[in-house]
Amino acid sequence: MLTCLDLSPNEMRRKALRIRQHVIKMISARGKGHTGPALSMVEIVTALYFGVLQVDPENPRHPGRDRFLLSKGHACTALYAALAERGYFPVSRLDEYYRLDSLLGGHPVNGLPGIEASTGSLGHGLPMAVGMALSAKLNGQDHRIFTVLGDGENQEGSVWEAAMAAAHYKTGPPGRRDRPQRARNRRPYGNGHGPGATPPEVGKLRLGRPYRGRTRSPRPGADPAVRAVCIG
Ligand SMILES: Cc1ncc(C[n+]2csc(CCOP(=O)(O)OP(=O)(O)O)c2C)c(N)n1
Ligand SMILES: [Mg+2]
Repeated sequence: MLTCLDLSPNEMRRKALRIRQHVIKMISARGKGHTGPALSMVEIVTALYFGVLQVDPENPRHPGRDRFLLSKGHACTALYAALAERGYFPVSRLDEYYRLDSLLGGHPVNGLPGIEASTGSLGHGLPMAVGMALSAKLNGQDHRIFTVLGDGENQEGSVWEAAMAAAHYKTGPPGRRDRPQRARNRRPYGNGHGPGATPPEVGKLRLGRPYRGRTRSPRPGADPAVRAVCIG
């Protein structure tokens, strides 16, 4: 079943601390990994997996799930730790990090539960996210797609091409009045910040304006637009 958790700020802080501990343990045990890039996004993945994303760790490919793509794949240890803490796989599996034949490699790869795409070659996360948003829009699906990029990565031309494509094809969230009741009732962001509020840790760039269904009629009752959000 798809669920969006709603941890209290204190629980959220404790969860972020555990994720940080996993990151340090994984990298120090293997002597390999990008400590700073992982630690710098711990709050972001904690907010996403424990207060924003609607997912089903027991059915990671649930068609209605929100998607998360880690574009700066070298920060994967924070993502592995968040996925383990959210229940996609046992926390003990984090010991596999950087072992030969393990799916917990130096960059995220397809096959590990919760990983939406292999990433690490910088500049690909946002283009993939925009493609997923367009696909969802054409299929009348209402899930959201989030991606985290590095500031340096934003110099890649493909990032800007994706941003322009998102604006052109209008992959942004629908305006409040355009949203059907089901989407309005869904908590966009939890933790008592109030409907529509954004946790202070999560900066966001909304791409595109509301889609008004001109290119193809969405499925009746579906929220036709998708949020492609870039957090840097
Ligand atoms: C296309 C591509 N070029 C170069 C690299 C090598 N590389 C890995 S991390 C990195 C720096 C990324 O900096 P930034 O995007 O700011 O992320 P941060 O490490 O600061 O989180 C580079 C150049 C890569 N992974 N992909
Ligand atoms: Mg950077």
